[in-house]
Amino acid sequence: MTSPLFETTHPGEPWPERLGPGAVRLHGFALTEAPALIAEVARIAESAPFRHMITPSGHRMAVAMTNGGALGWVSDRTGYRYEPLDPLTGRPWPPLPDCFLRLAQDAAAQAGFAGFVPDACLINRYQPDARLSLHQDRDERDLSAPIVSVSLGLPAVFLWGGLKWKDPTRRIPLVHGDGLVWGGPDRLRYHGVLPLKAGQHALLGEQRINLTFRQAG
Ligand code: MD3
Ligand code: FE
Repeated sequence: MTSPLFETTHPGEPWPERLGPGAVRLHGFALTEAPALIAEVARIAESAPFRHMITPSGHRMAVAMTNGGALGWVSDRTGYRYEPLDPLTGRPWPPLPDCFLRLAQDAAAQAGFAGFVPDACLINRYQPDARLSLHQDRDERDLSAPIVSVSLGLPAVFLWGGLKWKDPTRRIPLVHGDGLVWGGPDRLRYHGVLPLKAGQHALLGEQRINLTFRQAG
């Protein structure tokens, strides 16, 4: 069988776009699951509320975050790391809902990364003007595992850089339902998100939610 990337697509169906040797965007990938994903995000945020973390340099992040899964990404004055307990509540992070896990594994498989088993889902909430500055994701133990992301709500412009901070960046518009998979030689690229433009989304109102699934431990 040929790679799923080369199967034909049909009207209204998700379609894959290769962005790099290890990076694929799955247009419309999570569209039908979106309402269920949004309901699960709300449930997670009831027990692990969104909060603005503090960076090691003392800045309050513009993006509000929470986590699901055995491990959650946290930042404070002492650094970035994955933690099994939510420092805000002292309790474990809420478990990954089945629909999250299935979606992440399906996306990874479609991009050629079979056997992806995420143990962490970082949930980012952008309100108007919130941005994420250029960074690398390198706090995960095994950098050979990909990262899968799902965009929900308002559109945003993603900045896709190179392996050095100063490398030129490409602007990639991300819309509701898009899936992204990053692995292999693209795993350590610098990336960020431009300030969110105000707007109204039918399911999420004035916000964008991004899920990133990671094999962190
Ligand atoms: C490219 N989130 O949570 S997701 C993050 O839209 C993060 O909230 C952004 O960057 C967001 O760390 C972008 C897409 C993404 C995630 C990880 C990557 C792109 C990536 C790792 C390497 C290269
Ligand atoms: Fe990132």
